[in-house]
Amino acid sequence: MFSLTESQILDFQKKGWLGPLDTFSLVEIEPIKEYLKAQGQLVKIDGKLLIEFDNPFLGYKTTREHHLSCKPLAQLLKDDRIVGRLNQLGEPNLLLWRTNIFYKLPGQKGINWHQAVDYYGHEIAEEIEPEKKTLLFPAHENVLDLTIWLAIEDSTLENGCLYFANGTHKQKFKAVKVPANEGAFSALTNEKMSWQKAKLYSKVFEFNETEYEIQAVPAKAGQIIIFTEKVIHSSPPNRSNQPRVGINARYIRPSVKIYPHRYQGNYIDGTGNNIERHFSILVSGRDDNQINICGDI
Ligand SMILES: O=C(O)CCC(=O)C(=O)O
Repeated sequence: MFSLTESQILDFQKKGWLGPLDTFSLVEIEPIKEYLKAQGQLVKIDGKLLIEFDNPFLGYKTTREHHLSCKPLAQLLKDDRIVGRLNQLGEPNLLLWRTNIFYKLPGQKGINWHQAVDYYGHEIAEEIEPEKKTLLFPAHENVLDLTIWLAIEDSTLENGCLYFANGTHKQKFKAVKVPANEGAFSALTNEKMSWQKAKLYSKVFEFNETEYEIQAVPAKAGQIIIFTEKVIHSSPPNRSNQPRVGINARYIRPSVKIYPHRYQGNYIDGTGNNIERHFSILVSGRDDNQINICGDI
């Protein structure tokens, strides 16, 4: 039941995403809901209501890497119901390196069209020195960073589920630099949140949605959506009176160097997060490269 069928794999290759896929029960999701409730605090910044999360492992507020603080979350993200399917999509050796909470409050605006790969300092319109990149992909390998988006609450058309532009994973879209408060994510996070103080600018993408087939992908709590690093996606405002909650997790090959700048003693990443304590988790196969700091919780 948890393996992908041939036609699902073909669909993924054609569209750049797949889902929603039944994966976890509500009972398995419950500890994560409790964790989010315990760590989340509403804040008002420039008149805008936002939610911040304490990350006890990292020791500061961020939406990122809560799998390093929340064992039940790490356990789900290492589970074969996710990892086995990612393996079927072509990669036996995988490191879980990043998670991010996407908690869209009632009334909160949406996230604009974007391509995830552009946020790692790779093939990026803005100039970035190799040692400041988030990920350094080996030149001889195709870029791969598979994402799963796990619905923690039901994600619906009304509360702002994910939308995908089918087939856009086959090309790179140009990113254009804009002031931080106009970036693709500016409605959900805020450049003035504690971990983003240094952020002066952000980006939007030169992408015309009328040129592609657009598909909305509602997901029930416990279901996942899998997508590639390049497929263009977005999510509209939350027009309901309940939060729309999802957590994404990203998986790469062990041959990709994660936060190369940490090896020069620079622990602040491109979004202002201190990554000194960050480590990745080998979730399947082998790590023959041993170039990243890995561990387990
Ligand atoms: O949750 C959302 O609305 C956006 C998620 C997203 O952009 C991502 O997972 O890359």
